[in-house]
Amino acid sequence: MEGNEVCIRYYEDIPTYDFFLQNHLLPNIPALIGPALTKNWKARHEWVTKKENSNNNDNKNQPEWEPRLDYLNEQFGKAMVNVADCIERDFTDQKRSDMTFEEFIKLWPDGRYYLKDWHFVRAYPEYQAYEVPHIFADDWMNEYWLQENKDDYRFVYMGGDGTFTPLHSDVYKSYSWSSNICGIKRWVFIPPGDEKYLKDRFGNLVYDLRNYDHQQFPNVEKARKLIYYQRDGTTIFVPSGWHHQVDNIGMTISINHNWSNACNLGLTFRSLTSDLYDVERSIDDLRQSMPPMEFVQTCQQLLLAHSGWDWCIFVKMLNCISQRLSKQIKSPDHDEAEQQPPLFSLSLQPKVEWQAQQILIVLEEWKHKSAFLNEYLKQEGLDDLIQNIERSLLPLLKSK
Ligand SMILES: O=C(O)CCC(=O)C(=O)O
Ligand SMILES: [Fe+2]
Repeated sequence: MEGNEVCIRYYEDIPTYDFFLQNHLLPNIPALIGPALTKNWKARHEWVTKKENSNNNDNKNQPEWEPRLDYLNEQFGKAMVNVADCIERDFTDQKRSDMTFEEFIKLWPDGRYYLKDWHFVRAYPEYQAYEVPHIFADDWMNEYWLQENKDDYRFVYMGGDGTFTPLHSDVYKSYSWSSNICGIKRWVFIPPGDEKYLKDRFGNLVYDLRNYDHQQFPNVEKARKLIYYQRDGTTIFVPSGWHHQVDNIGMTISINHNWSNACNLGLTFRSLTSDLYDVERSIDDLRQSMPPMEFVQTCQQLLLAHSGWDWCIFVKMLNCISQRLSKQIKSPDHDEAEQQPPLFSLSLQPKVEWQAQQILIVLEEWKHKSAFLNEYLKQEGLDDLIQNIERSLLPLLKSK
């Protein structure tokens, strides 16, 4: 515990879904869950070994487990991975390079290199290193992207002692969950709203909270900070839009997903509209020189490049979820879990009617925001999608 820390709630016993929904997903509050949640994972049994002396090691500042380098190398050595150099900054990120996992393993103990964003399940679909915990399984982003067979937000991270992830908030203001297989992570969380204290007068964000120019960032001390040490085996829930920095202690392996659902839909939607606004402002001088629809199209292309999604992707995701919700309510037991892969066991989610309402609220807000939306979607051949969503969801509201 340090400085102006506010406590993060810790659950030794696994919370029920309903409890987690009411106390963490809806109010958007961080949580830490004890090792019981991950105790049956293959990754926790096969990937790590207990450190010598860890039983009589009273030093709680050191990890209890360490990676089994030979096993990992034998299983995954040939995979290509993306590695960040933690002492070379590249604008708001660290300098990245691609290498084989075998090459990374040799660098790992140095404490300078950090393997990030490894789409592990995509690379090894049969291996089943872990199961998505039930409290995080209602996940629209991965459901949509996997159905489209395009991408996913399911990652493995491996870093040496002293490696870190600079201050940031997650893509699309998604939630994230992160389970430590070994090592300790020191998390600094900034509650939403306080990130304004972490910016300079040009809007640039502090890169490393442990080491920054106090003249350039004079207000950092004013920000509330929640600091937590996440130990081997435990899982942290990172709420939507909370900035955070992560510093690794010891050799760490973690598994994390970015995800979203009806509970943070409003936040993800507002993040998309604010990114779009930034893009529009950045090319405002071109607005007069092109027809309005060409301007809209250019902004969408830039939005896709800058934020990883655009209006079309957002509408397609909502349509995919709406179709599933509609089918779900038509089936007598409200549960299609048996027809879905285990990742998307659908029994644990908010009431379908409430989810439908959240989507419709966002669509309504959106229609009022942009007169060009329908025209743009028509141009992209997607004009019937919004009607389709409304057709599927409105009867759900009436069914209650
Ligand atoms: O573990 C890390 O280094 C970063 C993880 C992170 O930023 C997240 O889970 O959102
Ligand atoms: Fe993050």
